[in-house]
Parts: sequence; C-alpha cells; structure tokens
Amino acid sequence: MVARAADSVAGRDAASIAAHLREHGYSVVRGALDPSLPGALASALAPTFDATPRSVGAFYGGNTKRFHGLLGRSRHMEAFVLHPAILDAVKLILEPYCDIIQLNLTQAIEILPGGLAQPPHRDQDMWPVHARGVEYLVNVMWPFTAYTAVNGATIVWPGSHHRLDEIVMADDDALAVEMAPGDALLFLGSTLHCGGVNRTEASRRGMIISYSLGWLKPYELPWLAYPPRIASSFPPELAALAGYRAHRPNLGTFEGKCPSTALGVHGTLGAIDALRPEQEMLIGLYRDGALQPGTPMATRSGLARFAGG
Ligand SMILES: O=C(O)CCC(=O)C(=O)O
Repeated sequence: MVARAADSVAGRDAASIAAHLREHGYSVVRGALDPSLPGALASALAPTFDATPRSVGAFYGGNTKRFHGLLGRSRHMEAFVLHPAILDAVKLILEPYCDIIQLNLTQAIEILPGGLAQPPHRDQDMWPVHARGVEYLVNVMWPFTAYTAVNGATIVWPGSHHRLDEIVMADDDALAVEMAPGDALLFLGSTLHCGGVNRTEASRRGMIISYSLGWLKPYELPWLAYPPRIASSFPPELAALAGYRAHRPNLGTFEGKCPSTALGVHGTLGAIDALRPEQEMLIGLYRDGALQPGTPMATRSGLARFAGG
C-alpha cells in the first residue's frame, strides 16, 4: 500500500472543517489541542493499555489492543469530546438528519508492531440500510503518539464517500494521515479507511471518538458504559451526548421521560411526550377530525415544512 503524508489540511473553524469533510471525506485539524492534553490522557490510560489483552478477530486484528468507555476512565476526555470547533463541525454534518447527535463510541486503540493492516471499511456499514446522501457518523481520531506512514497511521481514501459502490479502492489513492499528538483527524462514516500496519518497534496509540445520528443504535451502549452514578458527574452537554437525552419523538426514553431524569435533575415526573412540532400538529388535526381515511401521506411532509420541522 502506497502511503503519503497528509497533504491537505483544513482550517480550524467548524465551517472549514465541515467543508473539507464534505468535499474530501476527511479533515485534519492541526494543533486542535495543546499536546499536553493528549499527553495527560495517554498517561492516565497507559495502565489500561498495558493490562488489555490483544484483540481477537479478523476486523480488529490480533496486533491491536482496544478498550472503550473512556469517559469513565479519565476526566481529560471532556476536552476532546466537547472540543468546540470539532463538535460544531460534526453537528454541521449530522444535524441535518437528526435532532441531536450522540456518542457512537469512545475507543482507545493501540497498534502493536507487526501484523497486518486492517481491512478497508466504511463505518456506516454497521447499519444495514443507507439513504443516499445521508451521513450517519463522523469519527474523530486523536493520536497519543505520533502517527506516521510506517507506524500504522490511519489510512483514508479521499473522495471515497462519493464512490460508495466500490468496496475497495486502489492503494495508490490511499492517504496515510500523519499526525502529532494534539492534531485530530475527522472522517465520515461513508469514507473508506483502515488502521495501517506498524513496521516500527514501538506501538502506535490513540483513540477514536465517534459521533452518530441521535436516533441510531450506537456501537457502544452508553447507559452501560456510563450508568447514572458515573454520568451524573458529567456536565449536561456531555451527559446528553452519552445517551441522557431523549431524541424526538420519544426515542431513548426511560420510564416514559427524557433519561436525564435518571440523573436526578428533574425530580419525580410522569411520562412526558417529546414530539416534533409537525407531530404535535398532526395529532391536533386528527383530534379535530381534519384527517380522514384517504388523506395522502404527503400531507405529513407538507406539515413538516409548515411547522419548520
Ligand atoms: O486505528 C486506526 O487507525 C483505525 C481503526 C479503525 O478504523 C477501526 O477500528 O474501525
């Protein structure tokens, strides 16, 4: 596989990060955070890296180590998950298709020396149905060690999000994204990518923070990774990303309410609807007798426009 250093760098504001993502399927933000932050996080996670057995399976690869639930392992995670420009860029990509985004997973990844590159894949393929033009997920790779073409830097195929019918693409079109700690690589769920092969003597370590449409089943169940006793210490925005916020209409609820109630912020309440405006309107019309058998389904989308939904 031919690997080149990343040759295309986005600006640091959300709009230019998102524009680069839309055009190329990936976007590198140089110096997104001070390198001391990934340094502190990497130190906090080092004992877990050391204690974690190698992964098993043709996809993960036996030359890797992985563990999850990173928000529960270090308070340093907040600065990464809530990075303002990156989070806003992710929202620009995903929020046209959902009310709110959610965390799909947090995963620490070590690529040990040797082994094989990961099979190229598109992360959106974990969900079986795709609507053309809809993005389901944005990943953010944060390196803890330098990522180089020889130590297993993440490989992306620029433009592959426009070529969804191709399962694999030419090695010559691949880009090994070289990064330093503090840089971040964003890529779409529709972008073909893989972890590279590590031809050095030292491990490559980093993590993926993955955000998805808020109504999808996430890769990692946040309520198990972060039960209320852990999530109640999160700031509200982080708790919402970690599953403690209902998605209209009434998705991801607990006891009929927004799951934030499980964090003790709303006292004791009965079931409460969380509906979109056009759904409220549709119910109102039904109650008023304005919807009759034979009323076309198209009425629904007309209502959505009328209600600004
Ligand atoms: O480790 C990497 O660089 C990429 C990992 C990846 O794409 C995955 O595990 O799905």
